[in-house]
Amino acid sequence: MSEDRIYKSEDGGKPFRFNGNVARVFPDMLRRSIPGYTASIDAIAALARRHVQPGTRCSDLGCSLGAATLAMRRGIVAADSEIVAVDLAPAMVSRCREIVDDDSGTVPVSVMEADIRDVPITNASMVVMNYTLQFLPLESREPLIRQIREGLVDGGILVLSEKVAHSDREIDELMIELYHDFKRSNDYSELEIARKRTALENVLVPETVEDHLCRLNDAGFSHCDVWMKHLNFVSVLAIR
Ligand code: GEK
Repeated sequence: MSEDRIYKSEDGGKPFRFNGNVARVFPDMLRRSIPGYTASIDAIAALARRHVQPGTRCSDLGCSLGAATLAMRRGIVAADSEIVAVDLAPAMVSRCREIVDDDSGTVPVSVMEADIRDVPITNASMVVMNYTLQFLPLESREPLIRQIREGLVDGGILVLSEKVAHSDREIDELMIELYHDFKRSNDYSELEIARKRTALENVLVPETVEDHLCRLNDAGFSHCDVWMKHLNFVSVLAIR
């Protein structure tokens, strides 16, 4: 696995982009930068086993290299289901296609290069947005969540994982400090941490857990709650 040393050389002056350099080191980047990432992937496989219904579709929105797609593929036991994986970044999509082709799973997977806001969701029993909504402009988030709710069949599930902010300022600052400790313990230097933080400003815009749950409830999901929180990263389940 190639090591993420992007912000050793880049100074963070340019906004973060999902380009070829990022795609090359991506698995290492996520493992060292997202507390709870591996647990989110494991849970997606377990939820796919329970929730994917025969003859329905699963969507992985913002699939990157397809880790959540392959987790669903591993977990699915329902017959005649398929997975649609979508990402906007060409470097991610081409590498994701290679990874999916090398995988021995049998559930059909199509990988699309598209904006997740333009891809209709229909007949879905599972939709995953694993750390993707945070990159969308705030005004796009509510319509997309509504579109997902409408595209899910009854009992269908959305897994939404996000970096979050906290409304209590002191807690928010503490979480950010603890998160930087997590990155230090994963061998990122002070300079790398500071440069990446600058590059992500206005690119990754976190909201609070309350904002997310409120939006999901308003969109008409019947049940929703946090199933995992690790520092300032959460994963939420919402059931239609
Ligand atoms: C994982 N889910 O490994 N349309 C499509 N894709 C988008 C859009 C958009 N509008 N905006 C951002 N992306 C993955 C990890 S990474 C999370 C997801 C991270 C894509 C973007 O190109 C990138 O591949 C992905 O969302 C976010 O479980 O890097 O922190």
